[in-house]
Amino acid sequence: MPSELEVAMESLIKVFHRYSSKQGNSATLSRAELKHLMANELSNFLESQKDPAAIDKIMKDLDTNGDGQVDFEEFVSLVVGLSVACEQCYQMHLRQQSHRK
Ligand SMILES: [Ca+2]
Repeated sequence: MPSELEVAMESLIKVFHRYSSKQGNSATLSRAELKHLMANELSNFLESQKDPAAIDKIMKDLDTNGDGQVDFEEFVSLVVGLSVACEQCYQMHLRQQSHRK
């Protein structure tokens, strides 16, 4: 049986490929594929996904090798960045809870 973390890693790969395989190069996300992924999979964490300018900025930030596509390695940096931000909120939440006791 895979562990909780291993399942999470597998999900990351599966979700990436579900969107990357829609059009063009199946190993990378185009701008449209990235937009779909963010709208469907990150709607709770990323409010900015409805703003076209924000999508362009995120795309540009993620595309570190500048080929106009987001590969898995580039995509993972988005997930890591969001996870770090969420973990900071989680810590704040824990601190607030302990103050109330
Ligand atoms: Ca790229």
